[in-house]
Amino acid sequence: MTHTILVLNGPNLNLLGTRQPEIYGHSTLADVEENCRALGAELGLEIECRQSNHEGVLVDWIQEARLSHTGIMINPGAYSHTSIAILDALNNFEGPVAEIHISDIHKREAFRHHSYVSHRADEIVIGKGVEGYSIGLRALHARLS
Ligand code: CA2
Repeated sequence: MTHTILVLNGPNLNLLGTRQPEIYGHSTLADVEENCRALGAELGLEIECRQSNHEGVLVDWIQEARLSHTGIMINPGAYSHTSIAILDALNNFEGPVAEIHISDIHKREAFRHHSYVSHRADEIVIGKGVEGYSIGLRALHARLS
């Protein structure tokens, strides 16, 4: 059985590589997504990457993934710290969920220290830069194998 992983990036992550490189590095979102696809091919996973700046769109995609994907890797961006709606949607997804944060949210402003998504995530990768996406993908692969 081929496992299909939905890789979701939330608000402002489309700006990766264009500003604040001291926090988020120099890779663009296209680089990150390409790396995920390459690693997915190596691991035998089918990868689908999407990004949205809109909470409801992310909720819709998570709901739809119940029928089409076996795992979700998500960097919810700032919605991590505010969105019970995204948490509720993930709670209705049966497969493993990996939460990724490029920066170390625990070493930043206090309002970034709590993540609602962490209440559901099976794997949490924080502060490893964009390498965190590879770590998260490998962790999902291990859980699905
Ligand atoms: O560290 C992470 O991955 C975050 O999820 C990134 C979010 C932030 O709100 C979270 O607290 C932590 C923000 C993403 C914004 O990304 C940008 C990248 C380059 C330029 C501007 C924004």
